[in-house]
Amino acid sequence: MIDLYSWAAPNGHKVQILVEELEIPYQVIPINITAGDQHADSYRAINPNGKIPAIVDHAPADAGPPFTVFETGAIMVYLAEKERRFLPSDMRKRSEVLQWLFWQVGGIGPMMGQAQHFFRYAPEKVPYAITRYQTETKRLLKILEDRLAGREFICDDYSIADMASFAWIRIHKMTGVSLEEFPRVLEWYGRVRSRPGVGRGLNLLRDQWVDVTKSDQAKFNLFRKNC
Ligand SMILES: N[C@@H](CCC(=O)N[C@@H](CS)C(=O)NCC(=O)O)C(=O)O
Repeated sequence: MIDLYSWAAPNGHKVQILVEELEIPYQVIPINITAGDQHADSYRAINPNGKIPAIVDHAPADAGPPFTVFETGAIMVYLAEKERRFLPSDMRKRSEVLQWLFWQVGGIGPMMGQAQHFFRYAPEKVPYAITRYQTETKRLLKILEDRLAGREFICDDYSIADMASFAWIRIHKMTGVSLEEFPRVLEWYGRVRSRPGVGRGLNLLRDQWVDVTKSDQAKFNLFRKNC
């Protein structure tokens, strides 16, 4: 059994989609990041970075004590390796999936996160910051557009790289960036979105979603608490 500490947000969705695609036993434990649950000492003991998601595996492969994993890239590799799905074992294919997974973790995730922040949440409109992160988001979408030429999925077979990028590209409207200029990305997006496991992953915790733009308390817990 996996304990999945999560919230309805792109990084949470990445792992929510994966556990649903894997159809493994898990329970989701909501960490309400708009209420500040991520800052509690009890949660920091699980994720020292104070962000969602994190997992605790109560049946790790070495049959040892429960094992905790934080950081979405590490969680996705851990679960995919354990279940031997969505991450090929062939050296070259595996490396390609990892390259695109880390491209998401270090690139499109943080850039879209900042684009969303300055476009949607920042108390002042800072045109330089909005343009900077939207431009970088578009540059990364063009990289994905080119990669998808002749491919249904990022590394041919559907993998954790697709799940990870999908969860972030899903929020494109909240960054003020349209997918219309990226027709292959748009088609790929539809292919991923239509998978039943993806639908189920997105539905977890959906009823608890909070519109951060409408809550000063949420903005404080997300953006000010650590200042
Ligand atoms: N690098 C981390 C990022 C996790 C992350 O930023 N999670 C966001 C939700 S999408 C969060 O917990 N935000 C709460 C906060 O910043 O206080 C990962 O990939 O796991």
